[in-house]
Amino acid sequence: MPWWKDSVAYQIYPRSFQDTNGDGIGDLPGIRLRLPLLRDLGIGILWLSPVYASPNDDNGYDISDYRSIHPDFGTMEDMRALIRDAQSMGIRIIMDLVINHTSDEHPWFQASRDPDSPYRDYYIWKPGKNGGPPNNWTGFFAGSTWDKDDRSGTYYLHLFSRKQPDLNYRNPKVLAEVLDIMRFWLDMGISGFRCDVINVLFKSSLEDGRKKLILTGSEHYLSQEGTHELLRRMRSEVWSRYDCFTVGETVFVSPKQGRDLCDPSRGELDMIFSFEHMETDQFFVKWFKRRFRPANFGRALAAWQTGLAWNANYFENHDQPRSITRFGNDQAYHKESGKMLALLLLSLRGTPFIYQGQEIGMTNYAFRDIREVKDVESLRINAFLRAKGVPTRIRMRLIRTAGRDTARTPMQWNREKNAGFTTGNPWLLVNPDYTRVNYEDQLKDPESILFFYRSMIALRRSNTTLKDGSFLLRQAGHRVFSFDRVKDSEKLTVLVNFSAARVKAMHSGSVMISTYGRDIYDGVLLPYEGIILRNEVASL
Ligand code: ISL
Ligand code: CA
Repeated sequence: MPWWKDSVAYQIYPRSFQDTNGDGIGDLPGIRLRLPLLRDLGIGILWLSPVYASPNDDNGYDISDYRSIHPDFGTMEDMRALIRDAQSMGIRIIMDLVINHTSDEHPWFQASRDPDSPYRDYYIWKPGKNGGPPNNWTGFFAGSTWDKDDRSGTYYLHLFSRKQPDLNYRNPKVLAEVLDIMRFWLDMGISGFRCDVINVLFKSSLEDGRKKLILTGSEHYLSQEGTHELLRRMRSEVWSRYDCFTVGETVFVSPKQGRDLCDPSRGELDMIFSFEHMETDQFFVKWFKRRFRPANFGRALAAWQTGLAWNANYFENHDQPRSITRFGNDQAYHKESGKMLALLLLSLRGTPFIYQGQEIGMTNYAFRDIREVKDVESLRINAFLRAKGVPTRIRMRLIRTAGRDTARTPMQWNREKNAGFTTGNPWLLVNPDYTRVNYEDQLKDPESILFFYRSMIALRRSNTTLKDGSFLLRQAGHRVFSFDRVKDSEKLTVLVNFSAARVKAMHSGSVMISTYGRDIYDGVLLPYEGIILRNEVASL
């Protein structure tokens, strides 16, 4: 199997990982410093959230120069050194590729503001209609997707913030630029890309959309044939010529669409991040939280496990609240539920992605005041709801449970000031629970969540059934989720308990690993327990 199926991946959000120069912002030397810990964890792939030059309207997802490193993070020399060091530890680096949009401060957009510039058609410009925007589309961060530029009095399209204008993929020059950027980084020694919102690149039309609570107009740009064509060109002209892989972040896709996007015979992506399982505790949109229901979660996971030959698995990233707070119990069963989520993630079929801090069970910080919040999405939603008269108490509650800063608080390394993240003032506050949840304490404790991640990763790397076995759903219940992984004559039954109750779940087999460290299973799962049972079966 190719290395990108055989490895465990780790996502770093560089701003919040490790600061080395006291400016309160994580940096590339900080990542280098911590590489040995990632090697010891068993990581083979490192995904870096954007480290390119950017005015940071959306923390680097608004790029102003694709070929340079943001000075906050270091220099190109630091980047080369990181790639080299990682390589020497058997770790390959993939970069975040944000190509649906650039920053409005990118020289292309600056030039594009002039209607006579050869760069005009790099972006999507349209005159207004009836004194308003050209159509009724609404964007990912609330409000219209159009803003008028004073320079020409014309509107430009932005699906995200107004500082993130969308590129125009009807212009062949845009694709040519993007292919060049990809070659630049692959030639430097990186091993692939995490492709940001990759299924929205091509806009089939700019007509009004059907009115919807969110993303009015999205039927004109979600997973269009034009996007599939672009992906095929990227693969045939660039990706297929390097030893690399791609994982696409794809919004609002069904398993069927997901299958098309990473079907090897079509030659597009290698795997995708889908969202269905992450939306099971939401009512329609993430800002309307509802209770976490393990049965819905399990059913969504199973649908994607069986729907695709191979996929990327994750429970956390820089856009999502912490999984232990969402799907586990971050207080009374912190250790138990943290380990259970580790066991589940690492026994699914597909490439597992761990987000920084997940391996020590970092929790959501309960933001108290809007001044503590930095994320553009939360700030825009807050302003939008305030204008509609929604009271502060409710707005803060939404941000606390669904906001993206919940998982962006700095990495908790030790019990020292600022959790060892920085000697200066951290750009985003450190979760005060760092005296309870931190890396150094867990390194000293063989019973810790961190040690359990190490064992689970080692087990997965040494067991072909966990890596390559087929997936068969057993039960997606209100408390218990269970499935089999089968290869040749080995059958592994994975059982996880999403509750604080002891739950009967009759299964036999020898215990391969349990989050409680026991070696006999008596048919009862302990609170938040995860366990894998092994059986020999007649070979098919
Ligand atoms: O995070 C979300 C909702 O809270 C998603 O809708 C998110 O905006 C979407 O998944 C796209 O995310 C990616 O592109 C964005 C960037 O802000 C995110 O950080 C990135 O992961 C725009 O580049
Ligand atoms: Ca720094």
